[in-house]
Amino acid sequence: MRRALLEGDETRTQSIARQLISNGTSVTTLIERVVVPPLADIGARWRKGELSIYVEHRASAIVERLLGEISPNPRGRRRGRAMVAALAGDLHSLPTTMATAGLREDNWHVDHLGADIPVTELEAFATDHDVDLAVISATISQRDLLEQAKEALEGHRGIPTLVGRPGATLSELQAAARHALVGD
Ligand code: B12
Repeated sequence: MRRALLEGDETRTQSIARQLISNGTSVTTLIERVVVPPLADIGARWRKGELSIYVEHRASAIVERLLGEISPNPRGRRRGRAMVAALAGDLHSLPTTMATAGLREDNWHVDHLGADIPVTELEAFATDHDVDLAVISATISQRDLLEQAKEALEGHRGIPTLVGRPGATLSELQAAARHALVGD
């Protein structure tokens, strides 16, 4: 997968993913073990100036499309309704797509609001819809804004709000989401 993403070989990335899924690999595992490490590596090498920006942009676009195609839709009753977003100023939408896939696979109804969302929009969405859980994917450092979002959603509206961080796993997210719903 690393080589395919570096070379921009979309057909290969898709066939690797499809083969793993047809062999029983979950979408969560595929993201955590197969997709995230090459992306992190591409980011690190881009930072060191070893890779052109286009390599990273091309790999991200391929992953975005791949995750769209393998979006899980399991059978069974949904645990609840979660909204997923990254806050205004954070343009990293891929972690929100990954969180969405992980929660959908764990039987959540997910409203995927994407990246660069102002806190006021999250509040408006939560007011207009019966949201049980707010999930914020955080990739860049936005401590004050994250606290503001948590206060607005959890503090004022009583909606449990989970905040991610780079390196946090989807399994962690799934466990925290279940825990937040049970409320213990
Ligand atoms: C792709 C990418 C971009 C793309 C994003 C495209 C897109 N559609 O998302 C673009 C080009 C927009 C971009 C822009 C920038 N980027 Co960038 N980017 C990346 C890259 C390569 C991958 C990001 C990604 O997809 N991460 C997902 C995976 C790989 O990582 P992860 O966060 O561990 O993912 C897991 C968690 O997020 C978890 N999760 C998600 N939500 C939640 C919620 C909860 C509650 C939990 C528990 C878990 C959870 O799920 C994921 C899967 O397990 C990273 C490299 C990296 N290490 O991440 C750099 C990186 C994040 N970017 C970086 C930088 C510096 C930038 C720019 C400032 C560059 C610039 N000079 O313009 C801008 C910032 C723009 C902005 N204002 O946001 C740095 C950040 C450094 C820092 N600590 O601040 C990184 C780390 C690269 C590096 N090594 O330097 N970037």
